[in-house]
Amino acid sequence: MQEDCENLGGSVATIRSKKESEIVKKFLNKVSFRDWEQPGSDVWLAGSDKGSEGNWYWDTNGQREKISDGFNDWRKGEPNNGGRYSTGEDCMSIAYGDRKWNDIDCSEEKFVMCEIPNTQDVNPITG
Ligand SMILES: [Ca+2]
Ligand SMILES: [Ca+2]
Repeated sequence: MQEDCENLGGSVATIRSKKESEIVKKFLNKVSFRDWEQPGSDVWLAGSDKGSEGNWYWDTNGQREKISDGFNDWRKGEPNNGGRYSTGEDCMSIAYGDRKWNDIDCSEEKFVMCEIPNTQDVNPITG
């Protein structure tokens, strides 16, 4: 999933503040997934605790940032490292339903939310 976002010049989306959280929630309200939306459907975010159980971090193209240091919006009782096959849950998704975070099995097939830098804010380099 990371590659998909990198190919677009961005990274998997992070939610680092209340403000970013509002933007993501508005976006999820706007997009229509009526053809396949099911209760409990969700999309990937960049959160992970791979390699360090219970210590969640944002992984943006290899850069790690501890989530416990900042904003978080976990669903009540999550992250629980549940998993159906006792393989644990090390990747983060956000649900369409309650717009809350949950940890799930990284091998699940889902859409991924990408974050693309606003190129209008980048000054062109001139020779
Ligand atoms: Ca975990
Ligand atoms: Ca979970």
